Amino acid sequence: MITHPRFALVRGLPRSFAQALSQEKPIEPIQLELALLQHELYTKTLADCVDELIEIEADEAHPDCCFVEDTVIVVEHKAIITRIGAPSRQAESQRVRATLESLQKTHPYLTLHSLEAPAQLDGGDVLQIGGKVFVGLSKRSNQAAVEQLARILPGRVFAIPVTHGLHLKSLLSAVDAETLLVADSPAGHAMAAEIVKAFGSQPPRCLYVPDAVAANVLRVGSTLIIQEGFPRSEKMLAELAEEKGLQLRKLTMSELIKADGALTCCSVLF
Ligand code: CIR
Repeated sequence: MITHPRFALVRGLPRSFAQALSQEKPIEPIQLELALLQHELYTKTLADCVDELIEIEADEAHPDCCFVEDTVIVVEHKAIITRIGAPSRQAESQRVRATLESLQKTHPYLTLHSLEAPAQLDGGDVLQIGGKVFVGLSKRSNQAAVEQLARILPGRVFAIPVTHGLHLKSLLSAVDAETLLVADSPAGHAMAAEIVKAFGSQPPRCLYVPDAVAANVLRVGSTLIIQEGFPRSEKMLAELAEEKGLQLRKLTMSELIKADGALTCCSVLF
């Protein structure tokens, strides 16, 4: 992960968002106007934290298009267009690719790569920490993607089984190269143990939070963005931010959570 990204890529939340995919039908239906507001605040917060915000407009034909994290991963100067696991979402990548091709004109150091069938990968399954790239083997991402990624990023890719939740990062995220935030649940502990093992003698420290969704945070420069509404986890994260000298910003994501979204899902930082 890059703790001080220059760019944040985001994509608008479409008015068709109420039809977004979800593992379980939410108890309360998605409130569209509130979702739009939450996404707007998210975008504004990121704009405050990076040099350049790249904003792609929403695509009404793709209710999940705001979850732009799934379409591309960027590791240093390599941008790798994924092949999203849900067939109904695969075309979301086209506009993201066009945007990155256009960015390449002014930033030629950026190289573009693509995963090809039979690979399937959602960016939500990719965790970057301490120079390593962990790939969740989930309902959405497969071994072929791990193998193709390992050819693009030699020696850096490690597969992690995801037994619970949608994605690897549904239960964990990186605060910095030394700190992994993890849901305090059996699946969270199991995945963290696999990640720690890959580091050998100098593993990151794992901080376990009681609320699974609160384990998904965004570190952007000197800011730590966390989810509002989970008081026990918020207290722990406030202490962590203070210890690291980071500014804490809280965002409510209640309507995006209903479509299995979280903080990392709605941007690509590079
Ligand atoms: C989906 O099921 O694909 C979307 N409703 C949620 C995607 C969340 N993306 C992410 O965590 N990176």
